[in-house]
Amino acid sequence: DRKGHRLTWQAYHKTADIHGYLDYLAETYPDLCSVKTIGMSVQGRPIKLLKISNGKPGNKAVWVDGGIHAREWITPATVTFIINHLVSNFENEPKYIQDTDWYITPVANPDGYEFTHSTDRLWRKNRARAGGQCSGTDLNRNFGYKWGGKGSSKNPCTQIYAGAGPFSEPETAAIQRFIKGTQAAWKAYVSFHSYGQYILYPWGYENAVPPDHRDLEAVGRRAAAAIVAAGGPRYTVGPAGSTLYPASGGSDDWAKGVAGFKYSYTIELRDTGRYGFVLPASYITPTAKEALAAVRVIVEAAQKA
Ligand code: ING
Ligand code: ZN
Repeated sequence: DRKGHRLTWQAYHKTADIHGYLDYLAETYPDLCSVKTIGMSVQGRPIKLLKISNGKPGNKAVWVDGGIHAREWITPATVTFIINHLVSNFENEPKYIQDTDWYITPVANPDGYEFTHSTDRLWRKNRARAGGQCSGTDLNRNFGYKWGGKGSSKNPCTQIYAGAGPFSEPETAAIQRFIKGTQAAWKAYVSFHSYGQYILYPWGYENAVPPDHRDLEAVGRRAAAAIVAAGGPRYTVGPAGSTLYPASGGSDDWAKGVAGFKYSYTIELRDTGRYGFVLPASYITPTAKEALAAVRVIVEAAQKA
């Protein structure tokens, strides 16, 4: 259409429209944006990443993803809202936003996400032929730090099937390969999930915290305060394993435990259960605005890390 892409923030969109929007940005703002396909899903869909960067050599690097879990539709919508805001307002953004290299993957699990549009709205996992009659590996149990421990399962028929081994799935392997293979000053990792309104930090694999947990807690609390200041609701802050439940093989544990990101968070967006995963599209804008407020706080802290 007129704008050269099909995305809005009044409705949920399928992967092709989201990826078309990333391509549009790279074409329209070639000095600021670039797109890369970091891998292919089980069923052969691209996993696309948008890099937003002013190209300065000393920049800190931040990773943001959405859509690791297929049914959590608010997360790709929130991530593309954040992209749109950053790109449209880049010149007016503060230095800590401009001097950041943003690596953003809105749909980390495109097969699962498409399956929730076509067949089963509440599908969570990817679409791997997992074993026996059952499909799907839980991508947030498939990362390679303390893989296969508490809160994950060896049974392919469960929702928390960890896969055949760490990074057995092409979707998680793509993220690992990209992050490990990219020379960048990685400082912050933000993975969006839903629902529950939590700002979670490692560890998820057990009831324990990393040595610098006070920094993670303090920045998490500042992010939650920024959400309230932006007009949003309360988000609960804490270590994933004790605040929610123990879960091994999560992306944020790997980012902190292996990849060396100091500030690693899983943010569980709205709501607290009224609509759950089936959050009406009218909630995209308010939810994404508060998420952006939280990301700003984390990225500002990352600049000083
Ligand atoms: N929740 C996360 C899950 O993967 C989580 C919670 C996050 C656990 C980080 C451990 C580490 O189960 C949702 N809603 O997916
Ligand atoms: Zn999730």
